[in-house]
Amino acid sequence: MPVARRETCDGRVIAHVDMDCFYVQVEQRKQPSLRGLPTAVVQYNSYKGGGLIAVSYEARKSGVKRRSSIHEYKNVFVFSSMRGDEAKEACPQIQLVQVPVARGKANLNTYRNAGSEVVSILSRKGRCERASIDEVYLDLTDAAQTMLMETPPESVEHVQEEVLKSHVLGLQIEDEDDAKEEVRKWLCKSDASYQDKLLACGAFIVADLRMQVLKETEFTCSAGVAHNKMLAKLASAMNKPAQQTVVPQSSVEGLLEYFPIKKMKQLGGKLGTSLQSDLGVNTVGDLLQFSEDKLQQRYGINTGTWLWNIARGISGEEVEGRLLPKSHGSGKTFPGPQALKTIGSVQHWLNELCEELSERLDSDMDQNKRIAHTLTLHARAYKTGDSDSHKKFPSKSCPLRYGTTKIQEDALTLFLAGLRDFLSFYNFKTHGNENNNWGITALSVSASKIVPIPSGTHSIAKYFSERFPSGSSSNQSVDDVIDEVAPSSPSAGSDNCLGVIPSELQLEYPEEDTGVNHSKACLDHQDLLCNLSEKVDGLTEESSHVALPGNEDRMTRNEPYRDLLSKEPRLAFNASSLKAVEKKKAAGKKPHGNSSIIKFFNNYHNSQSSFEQKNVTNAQGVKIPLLHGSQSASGSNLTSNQVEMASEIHQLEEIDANNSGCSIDTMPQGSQAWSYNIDEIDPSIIDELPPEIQEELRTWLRPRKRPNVVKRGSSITQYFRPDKGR
Ligand code: DCP
Repeated sequence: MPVARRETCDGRVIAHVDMDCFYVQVEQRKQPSLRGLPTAVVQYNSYKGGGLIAVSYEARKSGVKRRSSIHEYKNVFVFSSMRGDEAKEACPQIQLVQVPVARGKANLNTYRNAGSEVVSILSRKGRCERASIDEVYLDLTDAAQTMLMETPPESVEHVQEEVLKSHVLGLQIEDEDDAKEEVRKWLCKSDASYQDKLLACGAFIVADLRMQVLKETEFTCSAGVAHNKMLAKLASAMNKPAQQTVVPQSSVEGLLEYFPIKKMKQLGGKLGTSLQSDLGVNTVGDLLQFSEDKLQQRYGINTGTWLWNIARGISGEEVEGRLLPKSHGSGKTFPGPQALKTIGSVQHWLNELCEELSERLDSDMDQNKRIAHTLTLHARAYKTGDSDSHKKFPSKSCPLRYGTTKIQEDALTLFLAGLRDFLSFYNFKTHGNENNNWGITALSVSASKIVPIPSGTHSIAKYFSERFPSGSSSNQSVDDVIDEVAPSSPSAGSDNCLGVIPSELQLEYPEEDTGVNHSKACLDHQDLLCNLSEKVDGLTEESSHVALPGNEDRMTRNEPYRDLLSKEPRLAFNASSLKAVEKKKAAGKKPHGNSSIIKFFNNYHNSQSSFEQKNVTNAQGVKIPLLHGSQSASGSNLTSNQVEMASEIHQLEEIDANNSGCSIDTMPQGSQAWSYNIDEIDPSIIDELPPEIQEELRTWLRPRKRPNVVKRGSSITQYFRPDKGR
């Protein structure tokens, strides 16, 4: 739920820069013959020509768009992507380019690297926050103040064309032929307010940055310039492509007056719905009629104040200085009939995903001297007969161990722990060949809590030798497996609506209608898994240190484990890990360790030669690696998983009938709306989506806690139990 922050009466100058049809531009740079032609990038699944994920502005003129249709399915709205075949009907000359593929999934490194190039240029002028693969916020306050002091706009003799092409909201322009002259007058007005003068300087700076981006990368972008992030973001989408829009304070009311309330960041979900249905608020302007008191009474103090502020275009949200990603993720969806129904198939894909993740982690460590601490597994599953089942697969996390094999092992262990919980929700008890009708429709692994490796006297090797003291077993697996609390919305902790799945997202899975056929092998796996799961309590719900195992012999004395291992040798290490976790309470603190770290470093250094690397350095001295060559090259550092998301969520789209997820329309007006299907959301990469849709996705993806599961010592009521302390 939204939380009111310290609000400044803004003398800040904030820009939001958004690339134009980004993937298309990247592909057109690769193939210059495509420039100027109607072009679209399609997902790698070629069904019906592949779903469109990016569309050039030339193609948009012929009616080609990402989203092709909206229809109602079981009382919810369902959005479908336009397919390549459909695009060809609308625009026969269209050039369709397939997203690059590696490991059976979209490979987004090219887009990541392209985004990094842009960020390295934009960050030259001020604090820079990479909000998604192709979106950046800039705090240009200092640069604008400096310009105002040293070379104020009115002193500029020749104002660049790009600056004059700015759109200034609220500026009356009678004759379009005079537009540039009117804009020049506004920008260079000597008796303008201090705030407007700062914005005018911002317009000069942003235009200059955009021209630099074009010159150095060949990409065009659009921008909004305003006193805060919220307004800058709304403005950047208003005039595209290759344009910029300035929001003077005096035009804020006019901008927001008719702006649909549900399109506002954080209001796309239940809070926005409540405003509509309970207060009759349909536009941001409608909110103005309510006093702060009234809004606080209805929605709580924080949210009430936050609403009162946004009605007036007030937002104190800071631009975070963040050029490097907060996490790395690799995910894949398996919609419709592609759902994974055996442990073996899950393991296969986890291995692929972990390999990619591991490469990106290695690259991050090499280039940025950063290491990640936490490995998290997200999955989405269905269980026949429960239309809500897709919300119930719990995310799991554990300390991250470097090295592809270890990450693969740990990810599988996390998956098994999650599956155990998922199935136990249904009081699942398997005996014999009972068919449990589960399927996995999305898998992802992510690495988070990324921190710099301590510098100074500590060498990397020393750091690792301390973090992973020698002597621990090389076949150790997961130290701690914990339920991953789904990323909370910015509103967490407040008192209202978000956190509940928006009704428009509550879809049933088509697979449940079609039934599931399990192979014999699959049944064996499930049977064994169930047996295993019954033996492994304590894997979930609590984060505590566990003893590490490495003693398969002890494990195989246990009947269920022996069964499991004999039938599924691939799971041996996982059974070991799970068994170890079972022992955790008895064992108390575990020894940390990773005896293979030296080996890892050897492998790591060897692996670096497989691709060519090129770095760019930004004004803040941050080295931004660009990777070229082999697709096995790890992802870039400035990446945003938005790209990842963007393609992942579109890949593997299956037959429409099986793809009847729904989408959320959260983009501001003037921009092609995002659309995605429930079946296609990769939770690990939400961080890199455009922020306005992160909120809703997070609330939707948050696993529901089982009512009968209580985290010991975790609740305040527990703490204040009457017998406490007696
Ligand atoms: N993307 C995707 N799937 C989506 C939305 C986006 O794969 N549903 C990818 C392709 C886009 C990139 O992310 O090029 C950036 O998304 P934007 O929403 O910013 O859209 P574009 O940059 O393509 O177009 P616009 O000029 O309208 O911003």
